[in-house]
Amino acid sequence: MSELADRLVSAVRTRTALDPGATGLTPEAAYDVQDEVVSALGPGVAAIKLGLTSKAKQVQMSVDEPLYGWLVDGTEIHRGDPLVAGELIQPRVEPEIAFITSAELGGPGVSAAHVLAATSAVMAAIDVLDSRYAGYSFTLPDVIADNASAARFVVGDPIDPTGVDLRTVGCVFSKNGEMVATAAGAAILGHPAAAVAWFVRKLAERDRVLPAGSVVLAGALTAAIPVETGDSVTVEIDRLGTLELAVR
Ligand code: 0L1
Ligand code: MG
Repeated sequence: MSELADRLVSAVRTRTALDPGATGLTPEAAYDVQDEVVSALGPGVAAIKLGLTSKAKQVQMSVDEPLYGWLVDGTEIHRGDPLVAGELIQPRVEPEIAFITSAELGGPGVSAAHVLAATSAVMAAIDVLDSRYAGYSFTLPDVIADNASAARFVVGDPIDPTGVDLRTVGCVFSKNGEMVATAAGAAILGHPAAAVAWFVRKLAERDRVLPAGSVVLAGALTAAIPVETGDSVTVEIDRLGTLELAVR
């Protein structure tokens, strides 16, 4: 395993942040490190997460292109269960829309229309981030290597997407009963399915495909917010329902 992968895996296991400092990797080399991190932490994968797919997130993290990561087995929080803050270093949460695919998707020509045709359900979701770099201070390759800050996730009931315009669904994101942000689905690369299509095209660059039955979190609708023990967050997405997550 490369030294950086080893340090990132150990940061996850010991819940200790690494000092920030640009790794100097190219994005391609950073995905190689990510593969090593995921093999060590998984290797099974429960879901895929896309990140930095909204302008809000790109501005928040000072980067200008999306990325992807893998939510390994054991990272799913089942509905009604809490997020245990002490298991993580510096958790943040954000509202997302997740897809369940019904057919394999692959190749450099995949579009949002192809993704929608291969989608059996969509769900409200909460992505729980945990950067292994102190203070979420990183470059794009650094955070790619850190598996897109993947930590935990929770999804709502699967909804048939037929007749749901994911561009215009509204989201209300609240913390401790106070609304903190609102957004429409179009905040995610113009259409959440466009983000999934971006991911499939990115996978094709590494000669990979997205298998049928995959769960993909399409990226945040709003900026992420920090949480700590005692907090509770609520994500309400038009047509997709409401998800709550308590932090203990
Ligand atoms: O889910 C995400 O948008 C992850 C992107 C990585 C940056 C971050 O940790 O916020
Ligand atoms: Mg996210």
